[in-house]
Amino acid sequence: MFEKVLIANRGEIALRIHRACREMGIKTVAVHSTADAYAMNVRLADETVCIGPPAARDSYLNVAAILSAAAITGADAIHPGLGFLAEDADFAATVEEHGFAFIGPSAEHIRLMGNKVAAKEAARKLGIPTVPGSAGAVRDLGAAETAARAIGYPVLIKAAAGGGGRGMKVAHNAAELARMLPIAQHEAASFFGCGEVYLERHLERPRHIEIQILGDGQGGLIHLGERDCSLQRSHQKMVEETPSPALNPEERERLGTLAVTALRELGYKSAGTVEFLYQDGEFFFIEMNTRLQVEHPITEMISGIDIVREQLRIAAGAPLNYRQSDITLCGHAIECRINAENPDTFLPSPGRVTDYHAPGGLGVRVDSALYHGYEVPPYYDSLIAKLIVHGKSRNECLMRLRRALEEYVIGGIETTIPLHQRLATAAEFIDGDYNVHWLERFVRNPA
Ligand code: MV4
Repeated sequence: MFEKVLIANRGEIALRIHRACREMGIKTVAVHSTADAYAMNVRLADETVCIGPPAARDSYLNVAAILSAAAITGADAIHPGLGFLAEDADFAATVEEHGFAFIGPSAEHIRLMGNKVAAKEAARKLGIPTVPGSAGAVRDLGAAETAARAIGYPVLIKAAAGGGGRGMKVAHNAAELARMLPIAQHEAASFFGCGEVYLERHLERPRHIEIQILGDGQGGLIHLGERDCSLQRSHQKMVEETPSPALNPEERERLGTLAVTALRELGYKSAGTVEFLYQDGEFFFIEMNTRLQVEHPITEMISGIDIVREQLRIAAGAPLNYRQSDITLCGHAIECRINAENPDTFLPSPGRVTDYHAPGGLGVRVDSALYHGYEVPPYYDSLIAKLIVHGKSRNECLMRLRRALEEYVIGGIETTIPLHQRLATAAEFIDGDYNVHWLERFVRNPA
C-alpha cells in the first residue's frame, strides 16, 4: 500500500480522501492555494504545500507545482479528487511518467470517455444501448440534415468534447438545425477547444440515472447500484438518491448487468460512473465519468463500501475484495448538496461562518470541510457541505432528511438549506415523481 498520498484538490472532497487515507494508515499531503491556507483538509493533513494564488489555473490546475509538491514531500501517489485535473488524461499520464501512481483509471480510458462521440461509439460496440443519433460527429449542414431526418426531430446538438450539458442546443426542424448548427460548432470550439458536434434524438422528459462501477483492471469488476440524479438546476445536481424510485428490480438488474459486462470487457480500472437517460422503460447511455463523483456517499451508505478506500487499493495494484454476489444494497439514501448561495437567486454567498452546528444521529452523515469561524472563499465552486441520510425505506429516509435539515445550522452566510427544506416536503419529490426538468420549475415557484 502507499505510504504517502498527495491530494490534488480542496474542500469537502479533499477531506473525504484524507479520511480514507488516514483510516488506512497512509500519510497525506494537502496542496492548497493561498486562499485555502486555513481549510480543514489542510489543517488535518500530515504535510502541506502551498501551490499558488487563489485562481485555480495558477494552483489546483498548476501541474508543475503539484508534481513538484509530490516530489518534495516524497509522495507515492496522487489522488485528483473531482473537477480540476480529475478527468485530464494528459495529467494522469504525466503523473505516471514522473513515477507517481495516479489514483484513478488509465489515461487511455480517461481520454476515450472525454470524447463523447468516441465514448458513445465504444459503448455501442460493447452492447450498451445509446440514444439514437448521428453516426459520429457531423461535419457540415448537409450531413446534419441527413442525420436529423433519419433520427427524427426534435434533435439535440451536443459537443463531442462537452459533457455536463454545456453548449447543448435543441432543433425542432430543419430551419432551426440550419440556424443552431454553426452556433453550436462555434461554442464547442470556444468552450472546449474542439468544434466537433454530434446529434441525438431529443428525449423530452428523461430521468438521469447513473450506475457506480468499481473495477480492478485485473478482471474484477462490480457495480454498486444506481443513483437517480434527475434533481438538477442549470446542469448542477442538487439532490441525488439511491435506489431510483423509478426503477423496478428487473430494470435495476438489467442496467447493472449491462454496465458490468461492458466495462469488464473494456478492462476498466478504478471507480467510474456510467450515465444513462431513462424514459418510458428504456435506458440510453449518454456519457461515462472516469472519476470519483460528488454523490458517491449515497452509494456508500447502501452498500457499506468505502469507494475511496477501494480506489486507493486498486491504484496500489490490489485486486477487488468483492464479487458481485458479495454486494448487498440495503435501504435508501439521499444526498442534499448545500451551497453557499442565496436559496432564491443562487448568487454566491462567500464569507465567514459565524455559527456552525452539523446534524447527527442514526443514519446521518455530513461531508463538509466547514467549521465555526471558517471563511468560505469566493474563488471556487459554492458546494460547502453534503448532507447524506440513510434509512431502511425511502419513507424513513425522507423523515430523517427533514429532521436533519431542521437541525443543521450554518450562520453568517446564505445557504441552500431552506430550499432543501422546501423540497423535502414537496409532493412530487415525496412521490418520486420527477424528471430532469422538474426541479427547474420548482425552484422558480416561490414557496
Ligand atoms: C439529453 C437530454 C435529452 N435528450 N440527451 C444534459 C447533461 C448531459 N450530461 C446530458 N444532458 C441531457 N442530454 C438527449 N438525447 C436531456 C439532457 C438534460 C439533462 C440530463 C441529465 C440531467 C439533467 C438534464 C437537464 C436538462 C437536459
